[in-house]
Amino acid sequence: MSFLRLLSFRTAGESHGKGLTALLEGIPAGLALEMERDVDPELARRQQGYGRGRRMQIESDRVDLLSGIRLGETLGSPLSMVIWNRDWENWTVAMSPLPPDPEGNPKALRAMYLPRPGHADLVGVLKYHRRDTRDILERASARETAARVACGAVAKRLLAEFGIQVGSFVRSIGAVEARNPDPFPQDLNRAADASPVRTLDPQAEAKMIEAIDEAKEAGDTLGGTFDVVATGVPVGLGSHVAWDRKLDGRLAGAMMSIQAIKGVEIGLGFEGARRPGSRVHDGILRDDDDHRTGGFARASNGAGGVEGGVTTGTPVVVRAAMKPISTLMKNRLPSVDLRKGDPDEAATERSDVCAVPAAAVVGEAMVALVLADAFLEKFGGDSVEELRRNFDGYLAYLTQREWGGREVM
Ligand code: EPS
Repeated sequence: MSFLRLLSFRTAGESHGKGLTALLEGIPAGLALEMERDVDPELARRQQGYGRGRRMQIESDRVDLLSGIRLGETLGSPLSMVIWNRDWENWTVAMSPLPPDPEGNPKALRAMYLPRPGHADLVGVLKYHRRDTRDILERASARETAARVACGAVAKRLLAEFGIQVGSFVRSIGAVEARNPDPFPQDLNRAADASPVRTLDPQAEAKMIEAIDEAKEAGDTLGGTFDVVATGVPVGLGSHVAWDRKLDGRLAGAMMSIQAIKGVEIGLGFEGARRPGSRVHDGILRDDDDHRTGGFARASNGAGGVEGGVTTGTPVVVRAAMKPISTLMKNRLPSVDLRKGDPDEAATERSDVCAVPAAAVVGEAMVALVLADAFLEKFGGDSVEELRRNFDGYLAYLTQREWGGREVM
């Protein structure tokens, strides 16, 4: 089961294991792609953000490419990418694949028996018949998202070839809401990346930083919301004809699969449910110059670029809500010791206070993968050249569509 139809990707790796692996298949041949130029900078963006923990100072994520590219261009074969964990050298005993040394110090195994509410700790040990929650939390950790971002960066490179850009910004952190500029800046990521909390509102930025400092002081954590925006997307990706081809469903599923995401909206989302239809739907106007929309403009973009499960040609806007990270340093929540069943407080681990700015970068990756998949579905192509021929042919058809002609009645 996947939200992707033609592309496929898998990730593997534990947070403190040797590294993360990503296997991406379905990228056409002939795409100019370099890890250092196209992928590593995206990994660096994911490591940023005010409120991250000490782990991000240890790591300096970059891809070690094993396959799929020759002489700067993709081969159409699977891309295999490894991100080595620098922190592994501190975990070789606790994360060793070998049975533990019976003479060794049991503390060195870093077992954790006090499941944290909100994390996968408890459900994982029950489902997988484990006792040490480390057997679960290592894989459940959002460190896995580094591998997703590597795959998403390749998808972004493919989309950029066809004039499609994917960016994001943070809307809120805790109770602090940003006021967002209208229209958005031309280069969304350049503007958002300039802020340590990736917001477009300088006043909210200061309040967000203050809120993160307060949460840190209190040993607490903060969630928030972010938007992912894709521009240049042509009309016609996705389909209305079958439930699992509808693009909004695919986008929402992919976004919801990100660690700690608890809500997803497209366009106006839940706000649309409060308004009458006349203040939700986007009036249809003519714009003969915009070929990607088929020569139509929209008076607004409440639909977030998707109608009937199909892109309209206006920006695709996907919003997500991230819950606060579940490792609390103080005010620890009730838990139960899995060894004896006694009531206790949840475990603490090194963690982040707030990771919403990083989650937005992960959101970009997931949206890019879904859009690249839908693009390949519409335009096919084993090579970038073939994809381009089909795409150009479609744009020519949209441009040349004539008014008038025979009506049904
Ligand atoms: C993360 C790495 C992890 C966490 C975080 C995400 O590193 P460590 O556990 O060594 O501090 O900082 O994961 C979580 C917050 C979590 O609850 O799993 C990363 O690379 O993004």
